[in-house]
Amino acid sequence: MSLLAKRNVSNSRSTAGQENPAFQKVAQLDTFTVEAGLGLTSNQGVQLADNHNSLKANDNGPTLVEDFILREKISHFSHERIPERVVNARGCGAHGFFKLYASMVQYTSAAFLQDPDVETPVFVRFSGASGAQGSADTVRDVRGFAVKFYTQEGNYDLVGNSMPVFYVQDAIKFPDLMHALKPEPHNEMPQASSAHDTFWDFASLVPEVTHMLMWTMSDRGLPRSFRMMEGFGVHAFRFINARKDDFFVKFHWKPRLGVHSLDWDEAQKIAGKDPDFLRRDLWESIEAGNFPEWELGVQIIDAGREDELGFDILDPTKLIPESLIPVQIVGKIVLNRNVGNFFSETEQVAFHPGNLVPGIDFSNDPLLQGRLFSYTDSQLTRLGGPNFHEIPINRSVCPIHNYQRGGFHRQSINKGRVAYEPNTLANGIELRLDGAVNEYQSQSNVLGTSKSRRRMHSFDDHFSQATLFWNSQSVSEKDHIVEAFKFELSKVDVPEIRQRMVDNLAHVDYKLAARVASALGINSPDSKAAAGRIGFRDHRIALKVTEDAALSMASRAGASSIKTRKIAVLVADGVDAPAMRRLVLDMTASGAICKVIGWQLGNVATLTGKQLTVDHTFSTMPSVMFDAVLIPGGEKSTATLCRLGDAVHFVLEAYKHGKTICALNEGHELLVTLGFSIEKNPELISVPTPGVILADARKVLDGQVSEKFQAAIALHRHWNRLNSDAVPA
Ligand code: HDE
Repeated sequence: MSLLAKRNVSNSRSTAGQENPAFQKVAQLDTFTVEAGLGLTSNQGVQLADNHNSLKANDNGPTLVEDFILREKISHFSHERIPERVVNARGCGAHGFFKLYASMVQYTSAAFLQDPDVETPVFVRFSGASGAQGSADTVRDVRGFAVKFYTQEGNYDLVGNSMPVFYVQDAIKFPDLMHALKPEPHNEMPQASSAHDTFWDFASLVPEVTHMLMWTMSDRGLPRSFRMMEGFGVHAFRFINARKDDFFVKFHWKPRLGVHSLDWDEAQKIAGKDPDFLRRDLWESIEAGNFPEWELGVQIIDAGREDELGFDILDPTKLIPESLIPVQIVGKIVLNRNVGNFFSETEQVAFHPGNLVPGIDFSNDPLLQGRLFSYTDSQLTRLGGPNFHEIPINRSVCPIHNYQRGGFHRQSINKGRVAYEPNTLANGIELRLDGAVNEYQSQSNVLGTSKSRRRMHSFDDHFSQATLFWNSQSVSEKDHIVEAFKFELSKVDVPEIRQRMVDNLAHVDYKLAARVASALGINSPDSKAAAGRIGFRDHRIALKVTEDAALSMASRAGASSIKTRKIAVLVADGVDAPAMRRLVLDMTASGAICKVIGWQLGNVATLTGKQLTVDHTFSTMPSVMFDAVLIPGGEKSTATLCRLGDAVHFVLEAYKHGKTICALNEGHELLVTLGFSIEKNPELISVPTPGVILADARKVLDGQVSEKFQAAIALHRHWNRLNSDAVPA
């Protein structure tokens, strides 16, 4: 009899965890109330009389060893921590669902990709790849984007990243890479950022890293929000349909809110002001009902036609340009529920790129192959034994039948004496369970006969796609990449490492390398010196495209909305409220979140004597926590703000970080140090530099200011501004 036939497939529309009966049973434990007559108990279920005092020999005497309640509680506490993940340690997660747009039956037999009416529960964990659990959210890094689909055929994990390529081509180099990237082993520094000398030493000696470096040095390494970040499966996987036709597939996640990033100075400041910036953003959005969405996209190539790409599809340092093979959007995930307990869910979730379902298979990408045993191996230590699949967040929604038994923390009570197959003792008849209707079948591949420890010659092109990435960036994106190399390499103490790195960059683009070399005050880049080193490979493939718009964030900025964007409204006593209120209403109606910022909490009095509540102060919510600034009019209010260093700094800093600023009437005086003035403005509304709107309050009522303000915020940031380098923020 087939295993599948026995499965209870009644509810395919459930939300992960919530409807999972196993999960519910555990969750109930948290819903006790004293009103319901349930007090605290020990772990053995014994009601506790007192949770405030340990058992002592007299009120002021020593604590007694016989206090089993105290010992149980302290002992549990002492073992609360489990080893953090060796990589991707700092993360946050949420529940949601996946919805297919149209059947993928043509390409794959995976059940969750057949029927657009079925919603598949998912759990998603975002993470920073190299930082420890106590690192900050906004450090420059690639982010993990791991999705667990609780399908009716078992769990499928798509364990991807926020960038479409990876540093190294072969799994055997991964430990070296991570050792170079993590804090230096002798002094465990730097904390909460990637290492300097060790990482760049490695990077300069392993030029296959260069393409990924271009991504991490770009603003992609600094997402504004997980909700505004792309995800990628990175490796080529395989789709297999019912006829056993075979396709290569690359997975993409496209955020509905567009792809946006922070500025490097901003990211560093946020790391101090709010190290939880990204996880807070995700949490608060879901709590507020602004459920983040990403669309699932696939690039599909018939197996056998992959050579037409010109580069090796199995090389994880290569992407498939979207202009060559467009991404087909096939469905979406919506995250609509925060976790109930971080440890139980986000910390204990166990992903594995080897968790596949029928219809999806691996490719021979040597990096992916190396990942396949690592993840289970990691969980065995991290989650304390082989039964981590029984932890509620890891349980499949379909039943599990097998004869695996025992092990630490086993939850299932497998009854009877039969724990083997085939058998006759279970039911009195011969039972063989080695086949099922929709069993997982690995696609049969013809394998070569000789073993080798070599890479394919086609992996010897280390630079062509790094050049493609560079060529596809806008002017300001290129400036940011140069700045990032300058910053990171300036932190490197050993001059030879800087020079080696710059020599390598000459193979990406000479101008890029020369700009970095000049910023570092070192010799001009020497591409020949790089080419002379062991391990250097520049067997460049002539790419079919020289630029690809999808690689630039700037090329897509115009399409975004202002939904969930944060606007700071700067006030003091005497603020002119009516025009401000109208703008706040208009922005809120478009989905933005406006917060009133003042010198202190409490109220300020408006020009007409009404009270306006201050949400936050300048010091607790500085400009880096916002996307845009509104400075209302009011002579007295503006005069007060102009005397407050924090308020002036707020505006200057927002200006430097390219954020939209709208000043009404006298409010423009906060921008006077930047040289902008409303007096020069006969039209009563002007935009003296991108993203700065100066307006007469009378223009607010006819909607013109709202329109301009909204359009400017939707562009995310305005990098091409007057004098921003001169601003001391
Ligand atoms: Fe991972 N990776 N990885 N990785 N990885 C882990 O698994 C590993 C790689 C990725 O939110 C670990 O459970 C090896 C590429 C994400 O829980 C570990 C290699 C990509 C996450 C591990 C790679 C990833 C991990 C740490 C090279 C992008 C976080 C604990 C052969 C496609 C998942 C754990 C979560 C986590 C090993 C390379 C993504 C040690 C050996 C490439 C998103 O097993």
